[in-house]
Amino acid sequence: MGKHLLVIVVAVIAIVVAIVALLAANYYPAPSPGGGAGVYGGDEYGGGAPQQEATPAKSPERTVEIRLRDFSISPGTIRVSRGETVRFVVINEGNARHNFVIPALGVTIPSRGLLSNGDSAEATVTIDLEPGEYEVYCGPHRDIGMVAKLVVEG
Ligand SMILES: [Cu+2]
Repeated sequence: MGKHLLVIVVAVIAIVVAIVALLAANYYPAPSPGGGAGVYGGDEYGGGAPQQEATPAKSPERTVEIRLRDFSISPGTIRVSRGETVRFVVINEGNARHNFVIPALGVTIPSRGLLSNGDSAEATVTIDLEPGEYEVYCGPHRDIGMVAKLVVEG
């Protein structure tokens, strides 16, 4: 009996040490690389816009919902106004894993990884673009036509 108790005590101590180590690792995160402002050309799989999290979030003027399906983006035409601040809420209603990329703004939602079925992610961005049409897409499925149009009105 005493030996069993000792084993349990050792196991509990090991678990506590592991938890403390994990917490410490999270508490002192590795310094993030400096937020270079450019669009990372050709980066379709997330990580396209690490600076978006560092940007002080303005309060959005409105919310735009983007629905990702297999393999389309709804709405196919997204209308925004130049200079406005928009909260994009991206919902994956498909079975494949998707994301939503606005290359003209250097924004990828989610900023890392892809959304699974039923998952959603959001980002608040200022439409700092000239009036015109800009392509937006799902990184993994752009080539099979999972694209939409961002129309910036002046
Ligand atoms: Cu996709």
